[in-house]
Amino acid sequence: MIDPELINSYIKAQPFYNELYYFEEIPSTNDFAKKEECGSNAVVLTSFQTSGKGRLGRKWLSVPNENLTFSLKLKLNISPDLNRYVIFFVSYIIFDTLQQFLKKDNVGTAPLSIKWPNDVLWNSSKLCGILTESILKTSEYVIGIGLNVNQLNFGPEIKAASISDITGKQHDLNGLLVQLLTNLKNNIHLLESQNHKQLFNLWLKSTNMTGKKCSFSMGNESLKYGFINSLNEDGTISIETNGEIISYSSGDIKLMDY
Ligand code: BT5
Repeated sequence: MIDPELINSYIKAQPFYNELYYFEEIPSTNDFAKKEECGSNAVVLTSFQTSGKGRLGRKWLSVPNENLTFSLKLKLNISPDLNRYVIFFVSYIIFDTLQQFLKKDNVGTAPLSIKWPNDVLWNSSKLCGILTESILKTSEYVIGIGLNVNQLNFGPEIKAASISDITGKQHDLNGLLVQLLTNLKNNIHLLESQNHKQLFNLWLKSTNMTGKKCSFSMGNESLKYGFINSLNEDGTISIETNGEIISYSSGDIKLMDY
């Protein structure tokens, strides 16, 4: 169970996050964070999202009280044309926090990896999805994070896993949330410094996609098959099909030889 008082006392005790907005139930934490009534550098947290969003109108499904569903509304010192580094940063920090979390739990070798463009996987199942949106008017970013923690059954339609699936135990949502918020705050220099190459390299090292066979659909194109040639610092993915390498900036990839 989320303990909003505990999270609030964490927020109040440090200067990076200004405010906690907690809702027992809300349609979407990202949608709330985008509203004017939500202040800057806020954490928007809920125990149950009734209309959680993925990319391109897709749904994020999460049962009440079992998982982390929250958004950060941040004013970041990064120019809007570099926003691909925001997703590199957030996915890398989540990946790294989960590695540390699992190491403490003696599950040090759990095969976690980052999947382009916005997922953290355990084996080939999705553990975490990230939805980044920008508010142009105020130059703020809304970073929505859905992390499966204790849920064990996701139904047959989605290939999902939770931390409980990895460890065989139930976990305290509050401790993990505080760890994530702390690692994001303590490492913000990776994003805000001019040394983006370092951030990109950390992100790239945490992926496991290059050379893999995949199926992919980009935009309205039909499903195709190919090999992942490279993940690129400009945020694109290059895929080789029929001897031709094409780079894409968005889309869906399924890895086939996991
Ligand atoms: C994402 O989109 O993965 C971004 C998900 C972001 C969710 C957070 S929760 C807090 C914040 N508020 C929101 O309203 N959203 C954010 P995408 O890459 O489009 O993946 C969506 C797809 O993931 C769905 O179509 C399902 O196939 C699958 N999916 C849905 N729920 C899932 C879950 N709990 N675990 C794993 N996969 C899931």
